[in-house]
Amino acid sequence: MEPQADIGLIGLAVMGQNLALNIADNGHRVAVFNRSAERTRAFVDSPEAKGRPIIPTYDLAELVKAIKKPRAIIMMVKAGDPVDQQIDQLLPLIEPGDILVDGGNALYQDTIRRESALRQQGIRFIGTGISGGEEGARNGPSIMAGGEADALGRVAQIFEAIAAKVDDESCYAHIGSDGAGHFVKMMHNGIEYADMQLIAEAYALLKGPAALSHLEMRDIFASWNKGELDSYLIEITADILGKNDPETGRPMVEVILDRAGQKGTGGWAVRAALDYGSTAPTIAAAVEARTLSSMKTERVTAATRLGGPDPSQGLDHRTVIDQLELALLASKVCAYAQGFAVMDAAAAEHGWTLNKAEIASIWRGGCIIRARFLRHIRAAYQRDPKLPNLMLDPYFAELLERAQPAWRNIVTLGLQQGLPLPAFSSALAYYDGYRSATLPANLIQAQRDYFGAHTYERIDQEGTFHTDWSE
Ligand code: NBP
Repeated sequence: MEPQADIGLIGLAVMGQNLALNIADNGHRVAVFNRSAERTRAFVDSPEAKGRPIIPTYDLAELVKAIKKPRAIIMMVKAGDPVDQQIDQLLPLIEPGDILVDGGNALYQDTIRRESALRQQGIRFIGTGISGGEEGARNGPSIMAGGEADALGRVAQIFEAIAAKVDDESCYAHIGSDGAGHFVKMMHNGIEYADMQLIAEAYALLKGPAALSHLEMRDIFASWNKGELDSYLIEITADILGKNDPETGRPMVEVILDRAGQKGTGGWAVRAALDYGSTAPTIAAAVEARTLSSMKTERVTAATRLGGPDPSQGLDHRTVIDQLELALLASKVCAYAQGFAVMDAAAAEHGWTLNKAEIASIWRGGCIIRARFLRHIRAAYQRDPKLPNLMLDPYFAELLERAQPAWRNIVTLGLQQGLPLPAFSSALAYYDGYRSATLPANLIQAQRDYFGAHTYERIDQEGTFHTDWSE
C-alpha cells in the first residue's frame, strides 16, 4: 500500500493527542504511534479522533511505512532519556533526508547533541519548543523551531498552519540552528515562572494588607485584564479567584495547599543566565520562591518561632490597588528584559541570530505568557534589533520611570508588613542596578585583591594592579 500520511507523530499523551487532532483539522493526514498500544487504541476510538484523517499504527516499522517520503515525524514523548531511546529505535527504520522533530521540552544542550549526531547520519533533526499546554496544542500553540532552515521541509507549512494566529500572523517561527528553538522555549518558561510569581505576590498583597474578598480580587484582576496587563495569566487568575470549591463552598484557591511544583525548565533558564554571564534575578526569585513554598512543614514550624512586624491597619485600598497595577507591569517588564538579555548572551556564544521582534511576535498567541504588551516588545526590537536591554527602549524606559514611585511603595509595603515579595523586589533591584553608573563592586574588587591577590583595574590608569594591603 502507498504511504498515505503527510506526517507521523509519536507519543499520544495529552500533548501528542491534541497536536494530532490539530494537524488533522488543518487537512494533513497524520499517522500516530504510542509505545503502549492501549493509548493509541483509546485515542483513535475517541469521538474527537473519529472521522479525522488519523492513521493508527502499532509498531514503528508500520508507522514509518505509512508516511510519505521524505518522512517527517514529530516526537511528543517525555523529555530526557525517552527521546534518545525513541531515536535509537527509529534510526534503523528511517533514511537520510528524513526529518525528526522533538516537540517536547528538551534541554537545549541535549538538542544540540542530538542534532549534531543525527546530521552525521543525514537525518534532519528539528528541536522544537511547543508552548500552550493542552489547549494550545489543540487550538494553536506558539511554536519555536530550531535546526537548519532548509531541513524543515513540509514541517514548516504544517507548523505555520497549526500554530495560533494573532492578527492573521502565525505564532510559528524558525528561531535558529540546533538548540535555538528549545533554548527560546526554555526562556519563555523562565519568564512564565516570573510572571506567575509576580501575580501570586500581587494576590498576597490584595488578600493580606488590602484585605479584599475573593470576589473583589477577581474583579480587580478582571479589570487589570482590560488594560496594559491584559494577558492569559491575568485572565485565568480572575477565573480562579471567582471559583468556589463545590465540596466546602470556600474559595477554591484557599483549599489548595500552598506548595508549588516545578518540572525544571525555570531552573534551567536560571542556570543559562549564570552560564552565559547574564543575569535573571526575577526568574531566579520565582524558581526559589517555589522551592521555599515546598518546605511547608518547616515553614509551619518557623511561623511559630520567628517574629515579624505587626500588620498595619488603615491602608488606603484604592491606592494599594492602583500602585500594585503599575508595580506589576514594571516588574513584568524587568522579567522580560532579563529573559531577552539571557537569550542575547546565549546567542552570542552559540552563533544564533535571534530575531527578537519575531520571538515577541510569536509569543503574542498560543503560549502561556501571551500578553498584550508583547506588541510593545516587538515594536521595541523592530525599532532597534540590537537594543542591549529592553528597559532602554524609549517606551519601556518611560513606563518604568512612571511606575517607579508606585513600585517602590509596593515593595516598601511588603517589607513593612513582613510579606515576602521576592519577584517584585528583585525586579526593582535589577532596574536600580542596571541604571547605576557606579556600583559598590569596587569594594568587592578590593576585598578580592586583599585576600586572594586577584588584582583590580583602576579608574585612572590602564592595566591590572595589586596592592600590598598589609603595609
Ligand atoms: P509526558 O511528558 O507525560 O510523556 C508521556 C508520553 O511519553 C507517553 O506517550 C509515553 O508513552 C511516552 N514515553 C515515555 Br513516558 N517513555 C517513553 C520511551 N522510553 N519511549 C517512547 N515513549 C515513551 O507527555 P505530555 O505531557 O504529553 O508531554 C509531551 C512533551 O511535551 C514533554 O516533553 C513535555 O515536557 C512537553 N510539554 C508538555 C506540556 C503540557 O502541558 N503537558 C506543555 C508543553 C510541553 P506510554 O503511553 O507508553 O507511557
